[in-house]
Amino acid sequence: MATPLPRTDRPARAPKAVAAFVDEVARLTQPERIHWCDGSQEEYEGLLALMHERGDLVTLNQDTHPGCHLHRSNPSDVARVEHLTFVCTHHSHDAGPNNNWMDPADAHRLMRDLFEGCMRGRTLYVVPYCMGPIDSPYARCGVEVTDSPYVAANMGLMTRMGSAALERIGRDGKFVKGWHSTGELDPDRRYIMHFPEELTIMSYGSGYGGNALLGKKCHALRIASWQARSEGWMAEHMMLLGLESPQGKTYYVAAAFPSACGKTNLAMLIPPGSMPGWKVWTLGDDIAWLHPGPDGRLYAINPESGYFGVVPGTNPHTNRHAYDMIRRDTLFTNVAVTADGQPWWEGLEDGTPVTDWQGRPYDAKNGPAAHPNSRFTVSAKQNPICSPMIDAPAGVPISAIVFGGRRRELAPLVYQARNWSHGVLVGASVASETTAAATGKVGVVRRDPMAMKPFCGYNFGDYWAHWLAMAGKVERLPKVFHVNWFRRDKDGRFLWPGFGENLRVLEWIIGRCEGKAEAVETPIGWLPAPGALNTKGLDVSAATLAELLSVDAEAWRTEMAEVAEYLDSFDERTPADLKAELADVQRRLG
Ligand code: OXD
Ligand code: MN
Repeated sequence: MATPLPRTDRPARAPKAVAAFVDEVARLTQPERIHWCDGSQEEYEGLLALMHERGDLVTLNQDTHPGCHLHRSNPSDVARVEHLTFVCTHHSHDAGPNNNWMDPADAHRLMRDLFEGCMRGRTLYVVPYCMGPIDSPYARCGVEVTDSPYVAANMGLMTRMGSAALERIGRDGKFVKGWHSTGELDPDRRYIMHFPEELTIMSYGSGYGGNALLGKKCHALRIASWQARSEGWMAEHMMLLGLESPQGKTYYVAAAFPSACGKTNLAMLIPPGSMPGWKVWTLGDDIAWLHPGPDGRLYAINPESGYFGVVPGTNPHTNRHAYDMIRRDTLFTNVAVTADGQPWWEGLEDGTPVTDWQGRPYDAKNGPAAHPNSRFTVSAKQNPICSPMIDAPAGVPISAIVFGGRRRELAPLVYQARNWSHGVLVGASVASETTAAATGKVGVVRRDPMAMKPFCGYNFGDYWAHWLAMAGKVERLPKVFHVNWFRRDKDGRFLWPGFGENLRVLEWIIGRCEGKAEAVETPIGWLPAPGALNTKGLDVSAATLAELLSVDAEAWRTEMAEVAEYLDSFDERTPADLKAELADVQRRLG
């Protein structure tokens, strides 16, 4: 006889396919009860209260930080686990050398064994969510089932979660199925599996955002990149901002930087005092979905509705808006705490930590007080410069796409690709120093094409071909640029002040899009002509600026040889046109 299903508050109007999915999960995992999330404020508060009761959440000082709470992870579960993340396609070469691959049948067997009975004594939360504005034709929905109230609460901030999403699923008739259980939080029983051909994700053994909030990296990047290729759009690891000029015209820019390389800070940039009249509007800080629009331009939406940002380093000077935004109604993960219960992290100029991120009395001998990948989760609506276009169903037209990485040498402050296909090469060549956002060594330079190395749900060779093919779908493509805020001198000091001053680079980029800003041609692309970058009020010497804008042909020849080897590692899937672009740059370098 089939095991009876547990007590459930399933809404009468739940689409049949969703009910069937939830029943299937419940039969295997055996939860004690099932809660269908409606996305209400009462529900969010109930989830927090439950976590308090279980000892999973610490209330922070409610006078200084109303509505703020702290969750401490299991110390083995503080970042994305790329080595345990798989793309399971029928043919291994469809996942490509850029992904770990497992045969779907083997992966299902492995995951079913892990999920079997794993929710006994637990509540299964059904989290219907919509990635993108509820009424947008570009949005896509999913249902995550999870046994973690922390995940359910975070999904409430990060996505349009609850009844409206469930209704949309009923209209769409299609959704991504996400299975999630924290399991035993055992690193030896932890897997993040993607089945793009089945629009299914199965994640077990981790509660960390990038592994467990399935709407984010798993759906909005890995599964969506797969869907986007077959449907003719793009799912990218990009922040999105609107830049309003002193003349009142707003330009939209999308920028792809690897994890923890400053996308959130750029998206919330505060113009320096010497550039009056400029305004920045944030649309997104991590993911953009780009679609050919009806007027021949490329349009973008941010599929998320909140930020899951890196905390350390946030202060009124680096990011005033983020600092203000996270003083209320924020879920912190793995920060330290002061004697009077305020959250604390490295780089926060005030306060003294007394308890570290693991809940121990703070002792510098144990390392940083806050985990280097400690995070805040907050609704995007709390950002004082949140763009009024964030809910626009049609998205915003993109003028420029900017790639960047963390490189202490080589890449100049900014350069422009000659055209779209050269831009695809620039994106495919992105390399960056690794950060604490993923487990593994920090500070090692690795190739991270389009900042998608951990997130592209299929073979990079096919992905570059898809990028190139956008030229046939979008008449007025954005201009493509590359920036590097992280160049250092021989003593290891940053050459460029970064943060608000990055607006000078954005101004040049917009000027190029308007056909106004001056540039000089170099073998790697167009660089600002002498005097073309606005340096009024900037405290950077002419010599430093010259170094920031220099192109060392010898070093670039070595770089391009490495890029060639990298592109070749994707065999016949690497598009010939991309190799031709590379050969062209090599020819120009001599
Ligand atoms: C993130 C990441 O959390 O890229 O955004 O790891
Ligand atoms: Mn990211």
